Amino acid sequence: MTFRSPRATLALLFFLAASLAVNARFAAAQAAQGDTLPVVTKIEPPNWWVGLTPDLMVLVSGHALQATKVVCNLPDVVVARSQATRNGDYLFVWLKFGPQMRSGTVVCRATTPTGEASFELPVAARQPTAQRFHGLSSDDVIYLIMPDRFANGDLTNDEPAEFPGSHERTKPRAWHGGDLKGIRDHVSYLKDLGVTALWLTPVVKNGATQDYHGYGAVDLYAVDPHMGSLEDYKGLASDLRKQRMKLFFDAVPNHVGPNHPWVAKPPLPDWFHGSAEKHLDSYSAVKGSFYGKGKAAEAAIANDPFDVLADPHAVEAMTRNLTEGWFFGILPDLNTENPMVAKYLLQNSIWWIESAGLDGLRLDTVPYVSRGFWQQWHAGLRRIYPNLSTIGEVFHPDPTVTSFFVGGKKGWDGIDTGVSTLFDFPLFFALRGVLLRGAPAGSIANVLRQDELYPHPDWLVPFFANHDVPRMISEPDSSAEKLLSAFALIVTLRGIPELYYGDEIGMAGGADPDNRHDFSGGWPGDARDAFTKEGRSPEQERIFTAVQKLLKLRREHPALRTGKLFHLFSDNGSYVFLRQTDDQQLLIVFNNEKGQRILTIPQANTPARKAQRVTTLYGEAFVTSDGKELRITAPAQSVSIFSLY
Ligand SMILES: [Ca+2]
Ligand SMILES: [Ca+2]
Repeated sequence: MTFRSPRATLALLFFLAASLAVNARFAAAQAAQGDTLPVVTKIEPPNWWVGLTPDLMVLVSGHALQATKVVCNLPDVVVARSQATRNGDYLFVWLKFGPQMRSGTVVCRATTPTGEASFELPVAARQPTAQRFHGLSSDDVIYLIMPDRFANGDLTNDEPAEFPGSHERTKPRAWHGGDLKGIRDHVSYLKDLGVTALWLTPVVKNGATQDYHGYGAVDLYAVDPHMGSLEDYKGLASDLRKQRMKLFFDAVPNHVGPNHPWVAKPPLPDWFHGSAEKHLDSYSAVKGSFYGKGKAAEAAIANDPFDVLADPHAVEAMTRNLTEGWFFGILPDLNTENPMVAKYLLQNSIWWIESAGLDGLRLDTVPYVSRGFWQQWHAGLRRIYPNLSTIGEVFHPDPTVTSFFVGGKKGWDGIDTGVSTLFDFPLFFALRGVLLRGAPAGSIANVLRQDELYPHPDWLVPFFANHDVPRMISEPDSSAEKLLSAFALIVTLRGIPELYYGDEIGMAGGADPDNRHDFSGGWPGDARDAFTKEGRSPEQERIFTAVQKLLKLRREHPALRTGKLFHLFSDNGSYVFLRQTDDQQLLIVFNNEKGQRILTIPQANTPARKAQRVTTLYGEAFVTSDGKELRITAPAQSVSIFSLY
């Protein structure tokens, strides 16, 4: 998701294509030659590793590259075949690697009817893998950062020379200057808060003055210069590893940005679904009434219309625009069914994972990409990285729809997507509905009862906010107490919670881009530095301390991370549940009412039947037990956590 902004003009596209940097490795003489002589301007991937894959498809860009022969200088690098496309603007070269291959630089020479061109592919030994590629565990807590809006650690990259006019901190859709260095400078803040894994919105190079969000890629093999360099990204990953923290990359195989050079010059006629001139758009062909969903059922935050994709009875006319349409009618939709596109995208993901030693990927807009692609792509990744995790975005409130896209089971189409787990969007919609819009507290239990649809519900990622929805605290009828209830619930319900940057200090903001303000203190000269206790207002400090305490409780209590969840009580106003392991039993009391709630819950025939003592871990509720009944007094709008013995 996350494409809300109007795009720059086609003129900018041509400007960017023309200014594409020529790799310094290529002989200057080549660039100086005339139009008819073969010229190489770029190779993708730019480098590779020994023993990582048995082969590699290299995409060479340039012109007059109609090679009749391609040879490389190392005996253990064999050119299996090559294919020039688009009158020689591109040359695909398939390399096969032998078992004796060593690190070094592969130099390949392409002979064409008009001359010769060469390109280089550095191949390196892999870094030791022991501390890398771990994937998610139930001990993790994910923190989502938009790098442009978190902290500005390097003022020199705020407006790179090739993007004049892109930096203006007062404009909500311009680049604000945040970068990878800024995140590296605040790892200790994140560690101190208690999060263990960072998901950054895309760091790949984007092409428009409003692409601070990162979802408009123009080069899938480069870090955007506003954010720093590839070395900065690798440095961040390394800093995090030293703190036993993890890094997740935001992968977007569905589309590239409108300014990507491929849009004007696709490497293959069917590289995209359609073309800039003629394409489907991704809007639904099916109205809500199709499944009998009336106006009353519509949530305040609209979901994407994925019902039809999970429906075994749907016809292609109902689904094709979703998987092949251009997102928002604007973002060029990659033809992921083409094996060469699929190979390019798989290699690209491997390149990022291997470059930085990543632990996983967040998968953008999962349902908009064909399920067959996900199956193949995951199989390719897992051959190298068996423990790597992927977290899919399926923006829908219905578990029967979201669970269709998770891996570990086959859908009606016989496909297992391989997606490790999903953001728990149904729980997100339930939490917002309960806390903000008067939905029954029992809506939470109603989502949880459908956990059997997932192979691993304990891996789901509960959350109440991300970069695509208004800040919780700024929604109508919200409050700091509601925000804290939301935090307490995502930390105590099953799964691996995700927090959105700034919510831990109660940052305000409405719909995109108002939900993406700069973190106070991230910029030199900011009036307050909310990264420090001294810089936080009393209210910010109250929220921060509560979130920090909740995350500490989660760290200290295995029951909150891996324990089974049992419902004890649920109705319109309250939800009471247990988390327990063999030797630990925790009671969580959520009261959503505007007044105090008194509940008496019989212990017989529940896992709490043996409990006789209660101690408070968090919150202001009061609970006693006589071994027969739990007597609960819960304050208005609150979550409290207890240990039962
Ligand atoms: Ca900067
Ligand atoms: Ca698509």
